Amino acid sequence: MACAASSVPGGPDPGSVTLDTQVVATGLSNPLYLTAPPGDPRLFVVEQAGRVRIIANGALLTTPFLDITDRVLAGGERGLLSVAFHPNYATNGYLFVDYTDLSGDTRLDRFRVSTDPNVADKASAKAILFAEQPYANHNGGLVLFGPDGMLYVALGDGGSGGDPQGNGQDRGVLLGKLLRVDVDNGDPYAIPADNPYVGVSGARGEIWAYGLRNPWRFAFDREGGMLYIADVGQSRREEVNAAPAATGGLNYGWNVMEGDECYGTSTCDPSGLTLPVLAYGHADGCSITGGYVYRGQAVPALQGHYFYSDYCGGWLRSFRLGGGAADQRDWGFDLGNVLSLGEDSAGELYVLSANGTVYRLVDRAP
Ligand SMILES: [Ca+2]
Ligand SMILES: [Ca+2]
Repeated sequence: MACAASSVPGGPDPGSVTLDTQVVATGLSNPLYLTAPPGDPRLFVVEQAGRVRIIANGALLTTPFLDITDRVLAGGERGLLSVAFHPNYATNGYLFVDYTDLSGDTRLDRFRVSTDPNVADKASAKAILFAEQPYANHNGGLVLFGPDGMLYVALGDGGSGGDPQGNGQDRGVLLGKLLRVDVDNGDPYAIPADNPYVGVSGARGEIWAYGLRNPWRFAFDREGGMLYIADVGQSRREEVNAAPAATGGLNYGWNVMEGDECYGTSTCDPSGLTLPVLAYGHADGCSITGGYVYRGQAVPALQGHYFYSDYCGGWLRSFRLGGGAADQRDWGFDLGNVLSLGEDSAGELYVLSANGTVYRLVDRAP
């Protein structure tokens, strides 16, 4: 399908830029994430049940790269939620997976590739991080290396509704946070000395940012030094945040605020909170699926634009930073229930739908 952009009210004329979606693979089972090791042309797709699949030279390989379905409790918001390849994967072969275990608790484990580059060594498993989950939902689940070489881990508020345990604002717990750990030092990791709450009484040193409800995807812009966090709303507002990646200790507001509104009250005190650069209501969707700042070559005119979607909306939208969320566009697609976006090693973007299809964003041929 090919679609020209329509202008969102307040945005400029999108002009002649057009986008198309190209089917890369079909038949995947709940594809939740797509990534690749640095410089590696293969695509690694996470299936919710507990498999990592490889797409190589345009073909979906039959044998999974990793199959930990026997360790994973999957369904609803649970499952194998992401994989991250170490920046030095080409030499050390390390990959990190985030999943809910058979008890429904969050685990971050490290594996190593085997002598076959298309198969991970399941026996190499090493536990890195554990977080008990009080409820089935809001498990966060993205693990990602930042431009600083640190490993960032997103955890939701633990679940239920309204954050009944108050985890989002509690800096003494890992839930409702973005964590930052050093997996190249310590065992199983070291806490970076420049994390914002190192040495602060009652706070966990792993915390980089807090006040998150269920960050369903965050991303570092490959250029420009910004960190984008999409946080799923309770029942009214979905949000995208953007802040300098080097600034720790930001409070993204949950459960004082839901998106750009006070949560549960008509008034609240937003001082000290980092408010979203963009929010939308449930007339437009139900659960944000955050994406990436485009830095690929297929559609040069869209470099620097952040792309995102929504589980119910099925659309693909974008904006770029510039005095807020500038140049907002709706690309007009209907991609079904969008589970995640993905980015390959060259910076090209992908959309993963619950219909089992992986789409690549390309320029519409003239
Ligand atoms: Ca949970
Ligand atoms: Ca927020």
